[in-house]
Amino acid sequence: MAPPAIAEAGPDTRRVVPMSVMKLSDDAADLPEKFVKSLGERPTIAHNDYCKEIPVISLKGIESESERARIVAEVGYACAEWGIFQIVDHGVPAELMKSMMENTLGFFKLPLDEKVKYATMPGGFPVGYASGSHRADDDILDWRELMVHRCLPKAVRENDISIWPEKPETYRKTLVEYSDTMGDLVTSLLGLISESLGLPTSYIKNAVGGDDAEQKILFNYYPQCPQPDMTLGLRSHTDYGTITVLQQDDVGGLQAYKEDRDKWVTVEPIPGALVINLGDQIQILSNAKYCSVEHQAVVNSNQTRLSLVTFANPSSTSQMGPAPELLSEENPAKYRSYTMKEYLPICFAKKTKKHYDALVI
Ligand SMILES: O=C(O)CCC(=O)C(=O)O
Ligand SMILES: [Fe+2]
Repeated sequence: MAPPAIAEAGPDTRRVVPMSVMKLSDDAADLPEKFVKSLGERPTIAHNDYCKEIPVISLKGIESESERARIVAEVGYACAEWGIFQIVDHGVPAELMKSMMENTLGFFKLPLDEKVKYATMPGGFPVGYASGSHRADDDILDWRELMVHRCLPKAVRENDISIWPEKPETYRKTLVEYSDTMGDLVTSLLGLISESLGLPTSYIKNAVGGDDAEQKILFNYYPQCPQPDMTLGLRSHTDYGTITVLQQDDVGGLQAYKEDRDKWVTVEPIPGALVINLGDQIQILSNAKYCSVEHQAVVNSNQTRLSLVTFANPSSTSQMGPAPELLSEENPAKYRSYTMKEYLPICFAKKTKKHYDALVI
């Protein structure tokens, strides 16, 4: 498959990295004006005030029929009640997780001149390094540096790999292995989610384009912040894709909005665990039985934080919408059908945080 044209869906994404948040963190005594969030957006819960109720699901025994039934039931509950959960015993090698963290940290620690070589292309698809935001049209910035890669389908990765960082030396090799491993994990999770909806195991994987489905991997580096109460590392949003797998270090800062309690909750870092959150496509496919959870990252004044984020997205041509098998007279479609080519411009237009509202019937 030919890689998609680079400019297919992006707004003007190049902020020519006019400043580095890491450098500001070293130099600034006060939070610079352009990071000050409006009162309603500021954090209300601390980065380390953990919610113990967010489900933690062990995938141990996934191959055995009885254990799989338990896992599917737990996944179904977590998707319906939380839209976010953690998994342990997931089979991703600890060594690979550690190595990806070290390589990512190694990249962010490079001098700015070196990182800027990999900055997002002008007007192009949001891939590459950015600081504060990868959008040129943002008035208020986030307290983070980031690096985005297109990793699947493989043809896209092979096309892009020459623009991935050459330092640290093991960066590219590790990211290829990480991408493949996360790809397999996503397939397995989509199987569990399909079954939890009463659909065949391969249903969602097929619906999002099978092997043509897209994967982006994003690394977030959140420097220490002089006034963490007045800003965010990453503004509140939902992920537009299918599901997201997030690996974080032990600092804490990921928060999800629990709508029925009107409350932000902080996800506890558990060594070796991966955080799974549902994206817009699962909410729509499930006809709102499951929720695409709103989430954000808060920062703190003592420690830097890293997160490695794998987005599983449908292929651009997949016909998306509520699964017909789930619909009935009592449960009519809440959303119209569409392709991702249509959906992405809705997301990038930033008219609403809940992009799927644009598809409500
Ligand atoms: O860093 C985090 O904990 C959140 C990252 C995230 O939500 C994202 O990159 O979409
Ligand atoms: Fe996210």
